[in-house]
Amino acid sequence: MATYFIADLHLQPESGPAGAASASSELIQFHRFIERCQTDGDALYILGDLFEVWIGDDAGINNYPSAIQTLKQLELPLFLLHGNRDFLIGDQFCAATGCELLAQPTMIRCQGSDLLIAHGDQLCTDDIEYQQMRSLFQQPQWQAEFLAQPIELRAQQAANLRDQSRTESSQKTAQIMDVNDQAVVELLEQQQALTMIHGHTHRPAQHQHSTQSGQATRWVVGSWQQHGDYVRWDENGPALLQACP
Ligand SMILES: [Mn+2]
Repeated sequence: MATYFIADLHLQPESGPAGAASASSELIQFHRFIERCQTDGDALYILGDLFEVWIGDDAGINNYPSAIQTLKQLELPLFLLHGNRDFLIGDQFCAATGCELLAQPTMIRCQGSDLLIAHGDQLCTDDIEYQQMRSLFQQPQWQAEFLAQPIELRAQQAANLRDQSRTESSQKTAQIMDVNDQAVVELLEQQQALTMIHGHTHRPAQHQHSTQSGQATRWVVGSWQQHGDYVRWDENGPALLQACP
């Protein structure tokens, strides 16, 4: 049996002007991957940014019917962490898909080992502007006020934020937008973890870090969009793989 980890699928809304054409091939690929998990998986963990945009369960469930149906069909324990695009995923989504929302970060047991999982954006501490926005969006009051607005208004605000983020990202160096090594070590030590998997940076790799508790390994899941990157962990340990190499 194997445990599967994916992140950063950034699925586009399935109807409407924003990327409906590209949505179908993404969804076929996603559907095939879920079928594959079903054959030998014992659990699937989605480490954030499953969706490109999620402005609340009331809107999102209608925007992504096929993706939700696919997840609902999976007869495995399904866990989800919020990403920075879909941090408003809530109870209605969980009820519709049968998934369990986990806190960020979370220690789990995987194939007999302790494993720390996170989306990973909290580790990008060199990007100060980003972290300021992140802490605003994490505030319950900001979220409650945002969700109280009509769907059209929320959609417009989310589009504006994505435009702003795209402009800002294009002016930042790759290093600023990657994780900060010190932040990684601090988190590993705080959680007493020697193995970690996260996403967000879209840079699939295996990294080593020296911590107070010993040598730690950090796996980064790549983004789904190019090759369907995922991590599969069986009795031989974790491996970075591609659904469509
Ligand atoms: Mn992200």
